[in-house]
Amino acid sequence: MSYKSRLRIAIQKSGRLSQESQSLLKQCGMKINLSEQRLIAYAENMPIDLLRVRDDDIPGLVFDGVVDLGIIGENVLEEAELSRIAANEVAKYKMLRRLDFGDCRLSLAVPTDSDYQGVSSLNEMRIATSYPHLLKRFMTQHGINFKSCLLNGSVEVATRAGLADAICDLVSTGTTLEANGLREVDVIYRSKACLIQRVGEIDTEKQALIERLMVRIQGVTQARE
Ligand code: PRT
Ligand code: ZN
Repeated sequence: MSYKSRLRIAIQKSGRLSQESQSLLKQCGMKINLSEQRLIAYAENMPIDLLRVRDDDIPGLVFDGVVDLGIIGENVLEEAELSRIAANEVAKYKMLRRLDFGDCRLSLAVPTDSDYQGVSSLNEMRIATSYPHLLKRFMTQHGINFKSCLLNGSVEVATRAGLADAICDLVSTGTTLEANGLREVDVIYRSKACLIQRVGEIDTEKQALIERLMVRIQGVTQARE
């Protein structure tokens, strides 16, 4: 197989999805040296290259056909897709499967002592989030107007800092919300990690490799259940 026909998979370099993305691929039989801080890691026993990047870059790499596959949180994937659509840009991909890690929810939260009578309580309020498009879609579906406060970090301190009336952030155990005097009031999106493929032409050998990988992932996932 020539260099060009090596399968390229984008995974998060370091963060909440990286360990499990790597171990999934290793359990699929991929021999890979990930000890070095390199952008690209080459599988020793399969024609596969791993591209290790920020999770936020993965949807775009797949949409643009720069990589063949990506492992990404559905929250980041769907936010990126909505953002491209809003900009009239292309955001095409194939969902291959949801994976069994990376579970979290995108939730609305308000200060613990504030009065909340359902999502209409947030009408005309300012909401801090890193997920403006997912939040907008949810609020539009519920006919609620809100003011946005876009923060790419420290969202949980936004109400205490007087930047917003409520927040919309990822929650897993709820400890972070609690520690910041916040109460989770509505789940707007439930997410898991997923495996996606670029659309468009792909050579037969590569497609066959993807299919073999899918069978192995299925086996690994079943064994873990
Ligand atoms: O550096 P890079 O850009 O690649 O990483 P990142 O910092 O943007 O993302 P990272 O590694 O934090 O998360 C990657 C993905 O993991 C997310 O996009 C989700 O799909 C998934 N995930 C699962 C989570 C969580 N669980 C989670 N708990 N992402 C973030 N959190 C945050 C949460 O927002 C809170 O601030 O973790 C904190 C602790 O959560 P609690 O509720 O357990 O206290
Ligand atoms: Zn990120």
